[in-house]
Amino acid sequence: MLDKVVIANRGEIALRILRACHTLGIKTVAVHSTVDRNLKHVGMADESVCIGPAPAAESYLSTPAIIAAAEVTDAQAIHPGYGFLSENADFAERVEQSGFIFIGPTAPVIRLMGDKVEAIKAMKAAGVPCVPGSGGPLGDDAATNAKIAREIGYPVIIKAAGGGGGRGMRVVHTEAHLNNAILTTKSEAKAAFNNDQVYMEKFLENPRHVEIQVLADGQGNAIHLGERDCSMQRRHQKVVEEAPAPGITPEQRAEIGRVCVDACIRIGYRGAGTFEFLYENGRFYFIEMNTRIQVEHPVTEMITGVDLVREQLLIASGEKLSIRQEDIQITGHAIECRINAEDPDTFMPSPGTIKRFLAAGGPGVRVDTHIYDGYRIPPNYDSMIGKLIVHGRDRETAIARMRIALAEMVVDGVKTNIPLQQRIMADGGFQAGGQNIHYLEKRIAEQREKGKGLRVEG
Ligand code: MV4
Repeated sequence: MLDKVVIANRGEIALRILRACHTLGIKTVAVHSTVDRNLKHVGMADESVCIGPAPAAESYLSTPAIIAAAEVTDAQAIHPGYGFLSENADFAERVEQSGFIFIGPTAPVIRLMGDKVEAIKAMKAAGVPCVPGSGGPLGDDAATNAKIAREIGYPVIIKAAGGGGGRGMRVVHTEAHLNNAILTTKSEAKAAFNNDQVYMEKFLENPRHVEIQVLADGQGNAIHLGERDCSMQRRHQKVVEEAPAPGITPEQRAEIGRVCVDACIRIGYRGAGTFEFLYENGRFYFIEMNTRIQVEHPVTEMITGVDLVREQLLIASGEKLSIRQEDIQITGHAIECRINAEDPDTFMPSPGTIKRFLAAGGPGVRVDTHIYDGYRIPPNYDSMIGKLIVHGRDRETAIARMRIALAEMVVDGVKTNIPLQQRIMADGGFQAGGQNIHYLEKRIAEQREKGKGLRVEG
């Protein structure tokens, strides 16, 4: 078992990792920037190290500062959390070269999944269903590219191999616009990712975003923990996530889950991972794999009873997976509302001091947050200040619990998106379930025109 872990992150996920470490009797080292001395987990950690000033580039993104913190505290492993360096293959490599354990997949696997062209090739070869597409990088010949697009059928989407998460994409509806779109996406990709490779896929117009959670030990064992529906999003930022995904049958789940598990074993995957799919007309289409713990992991924990961060730590310490696929049972329904310090109507960040925080509680309610009375939210980082997660015997119960919990929770001193979350929970379309990735943005645009909130129904 690991003895001491550096938590190379901040906020709620740093606290979540600390809790998992302490549950396993692992000592913790919090690393933080100068403006983050008062983070809740910093006070709870066995040791803490200030690794630099507020700008993330000089602290949470500084490989030498984080590795130095592991050295001076004599830690064995580094947990990257999400964001920051969590999917940086060079970081993982330097961590391992410095003699520490990177809590995640091997650097080559992170690198493979970071190159979306290579990731799709690997997944296709492993039998994972992918979006019809170019199957490789596009060349410079306009006639050849036009032929590829005609074969796929318009509309198509041009994506950067180095992109992901919504960065570096362009939709093309007709052949007249194809060549320009390819050239523009290429030059943007070169500037943004220093990689001008682009590829082409059929553009799915109204898909849902459904993702499969996996755990693999890198020793030939892998399991899946069902799916999450993350379609309630705005500008590629997830707002509400839930598990299981409405309408997915146990047979569909077992089939796509088995495909993902087989792919994990095939590529030598280790740790927690997420296969992202677009889901349309009853079919799954792989788009990307995330090689980190995700923000929305709690909804999977609630319906499976598995502590995913604990499993990450056990895998990193070299243990074989102790959970078999047949041990995974999905119970009830879970929903997560991300709580952001932002204006609920304009989405402008709202940093500042929390005057009063009252957490929600009761049966099936979980609050993952680092905020407390008097905590000052710095303006330098993401505006997410916590997550409210509920579990119930069915989706209706979960929604009812979420509505009570949102009404109970008090965050004074800064603006939050709690009113937006309340409007979503009261919305008839959300209550029906199974909405696509455009639904929330459409409802928000409607409310803009009317100059008032999402209509409260039901
Ligand atoms: C797509 C797509 C439609 N067709 N690919 C956006 C984020 C990145 N992970 C992939 N994305 C998309 N890829 C094809 N072939 C639509 C999106 C997309 C999207 C996907 C998931 C969640 C939200 C989204 C919002 C806009 C576009």
